[in-house]
Amino acid sequence: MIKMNSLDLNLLADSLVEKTKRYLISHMGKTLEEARDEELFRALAHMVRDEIMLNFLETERAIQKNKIRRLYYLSMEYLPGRLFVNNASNIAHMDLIQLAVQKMNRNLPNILAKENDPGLGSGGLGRLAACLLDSLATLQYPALAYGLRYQYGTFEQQIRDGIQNEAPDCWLINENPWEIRQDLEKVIVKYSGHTKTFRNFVGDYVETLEGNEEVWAVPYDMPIVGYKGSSLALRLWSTKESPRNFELQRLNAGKIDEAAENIIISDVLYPNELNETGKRIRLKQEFLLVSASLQDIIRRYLVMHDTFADFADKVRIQINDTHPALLIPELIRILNKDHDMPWKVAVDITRAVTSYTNHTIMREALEEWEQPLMKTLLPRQYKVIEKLNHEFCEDIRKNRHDSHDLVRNLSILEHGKVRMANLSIIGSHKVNGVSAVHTNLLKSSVFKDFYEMWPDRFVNVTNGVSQRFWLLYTNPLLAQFITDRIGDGWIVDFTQIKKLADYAEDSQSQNEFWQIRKKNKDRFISYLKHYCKVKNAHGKVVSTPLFIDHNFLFDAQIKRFHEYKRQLMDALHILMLYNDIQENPSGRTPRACIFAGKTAAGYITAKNIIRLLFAIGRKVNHDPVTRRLLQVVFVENYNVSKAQIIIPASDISEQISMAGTEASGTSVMKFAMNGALTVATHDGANIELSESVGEKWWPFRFGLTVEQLENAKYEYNNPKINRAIEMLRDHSLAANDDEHRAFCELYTRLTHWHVLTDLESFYQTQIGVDELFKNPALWASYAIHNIASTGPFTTDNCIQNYNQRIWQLTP
Ligand code: 26W
Repeated sequence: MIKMNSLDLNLLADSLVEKTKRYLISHMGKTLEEARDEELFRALAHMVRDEIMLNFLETERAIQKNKIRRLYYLSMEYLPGRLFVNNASNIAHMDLIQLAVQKMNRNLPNILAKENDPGLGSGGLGRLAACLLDSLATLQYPALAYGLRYQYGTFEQQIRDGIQNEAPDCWLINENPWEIRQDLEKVIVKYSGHTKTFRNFVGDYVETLEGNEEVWAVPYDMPIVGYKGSSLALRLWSTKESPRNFELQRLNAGKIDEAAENIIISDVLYPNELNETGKRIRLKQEFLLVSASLQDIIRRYLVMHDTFADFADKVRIQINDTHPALLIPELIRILNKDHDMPWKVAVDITRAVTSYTNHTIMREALEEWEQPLMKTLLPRQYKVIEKLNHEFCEDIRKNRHDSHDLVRNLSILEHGKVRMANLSIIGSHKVNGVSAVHTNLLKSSVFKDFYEMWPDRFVNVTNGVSQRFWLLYTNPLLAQFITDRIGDGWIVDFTQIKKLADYAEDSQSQNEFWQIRKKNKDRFISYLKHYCKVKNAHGKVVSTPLFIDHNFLFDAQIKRFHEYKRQLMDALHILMLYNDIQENPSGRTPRACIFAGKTAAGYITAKNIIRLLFAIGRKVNHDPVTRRLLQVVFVENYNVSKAQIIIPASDISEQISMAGTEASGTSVMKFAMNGALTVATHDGANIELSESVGEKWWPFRFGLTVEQLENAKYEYNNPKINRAIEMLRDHSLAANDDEHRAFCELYTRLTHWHVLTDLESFYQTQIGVDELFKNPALWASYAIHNIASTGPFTTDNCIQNYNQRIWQLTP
């Protein structure tokens, strides 16, 4: 951590107190005494921002001046989490802030807790984007990121009687102190209308648009501050504050909603992470991100270049999944029509600058838009897609005799749909999966025909996480433990973490490890006691005392609820444990099973799994026989900040998805970095982490591999399992008919995702967990070896791999 000498620190703290007081009066009309924690938070955030901006502008100027190749990262989702500690620490101002707040006689943790957690994402994809930006900034790569400034982030999860309800997430109710509105750089985005064909300078047929809608996209910049202060911009587009977006004529025609439609385009992050095709606004959102960002990219390029001759060399664009894939037809169109570039050249340049990351093989998550919707909303882009696809299919027909099936499989336009993954692959020079097994699955199944046609186009870049965000700032006690032993080089060079293995067998280190873990558990327990209350249908708190203490084994599964992630299998294991304890409570390891996660509003089965967990908690947590040995905890409204409280307190990380379903998983890396041991299936990044840790220190692997699962099924021959699943329909858990119906629905889903096939070995593995936990010294040595093996799983390494295999930028 960067230090200052005490004398200057004191002086600086005094002037910071003065500056803050002045800001409170001039911007909030409050004296320090009157200011609430929320207002003091915003005032202090502005103080930090002022320090950040100097470097922010310098970086921008430097990149412009040096005409270097630049990366533009486009994503519909970002989950940056709370930024105050990250930003203030990265510019070495945290001690100063601490001293200043002390001088103000205020409580810093209470002030920091007032920061909103920008929920501009729904899960792994959004948080990965945030970790990647942290590494791009820290490694000082010339980059800029684009997204949407949703008025309402991912919904707020309110659970009443075990049922998830979705409430709007008004994260902008108070100003966001980290953003700067750049009104003068607003751009117009066009929708609908009809095309008029004419020829460009080189004779290609190109289209103009008439009778279209025009929407203003206004940019808001958030500086992403890297370690030691280098920064990059996250530019978020908004249609909200642009009154011109109001279609008066439509209003006069009485079409209220259509009139206001263009103002609300950037309003809501679409909650449904899996199949929301057809959502008109979602398509408008994706094109708003693409069109506004492309206009901005080309404006920045033309500041330093008169022709497009260097465009293919100076620009690199990464699309985060298919959501920004419309970038491909839009860039071709702009180069071909607005800059009179021959069609073929426009296509080649677009392909040369674009690369696509795939994050899932789930059929329902592969975006396919209705052709009529895209034809109406984006007529010119649709025409470009038609022409691009026609040439591509013609090409196949010319070179391949057995082209029929191939064309049907690879064509962008098929069955009335626009297949965005096919468009992304055809329009990119590189396509990557996010873990080795996932990329191999893309090559061997989902995109097999594309891979056989263009083997060099497919590369793997396994995910990572930011050790600065998820270890240094999330678990400062453990970070100090590490720095005390191996120095602080690991903060920017995570390969050095492997040196920690030398302390795994050191008893002093093992004891200190446990002291830290216990402190983090106590912090989580006090959080649970203050903020985590079980509420009934009327929102009234019903929960009674919490029987958990820091001697419990903390077993966490925190992630989006989806059947392939198999929270249901974890729930069934708890029922088996409950029955076991009822039979014989002696010699048991007390276990707290911690769950957190949201699910899409329309995903009934996943909602029923959440409901089941609450019903199990209701039964187990208060049962006199089991309550001191087994507790079920559900942390409501899971987000980045909640993960930062749960992960440092966890002994076990559940990564139990069915083999071949989790593209990568990133919480597995966050937990391991914080010293949790992983109960893991052979899936996603679990595999690469287990290889890095080594068989010896990765004892809790279980379940069948993709190949083994092919002809495997549960024979209903395990009495413990049969008894547990019977509880789903024998009314022993349901408090009413509605719950009974929900749990019976889950009974019908037991044959899906091999929940029962892997449950036996899951149960056996958990017995091994209980046994090892009885030997704290040995457990600590396992944990320290696991931490020491997470070196490759930093986004710093990820970015180096992206740069080597795809971008070739110069830091
Ligand atoms: C169209 C709606 C939609 C929105 C988001 C479909 C799919 C998504 C994401 C791709 C879902 C997602 O977050 N995938 C997760 O991405 C992580 C980062 O690469 C991986 O670690 C997870 O395995 C993957 O499920």
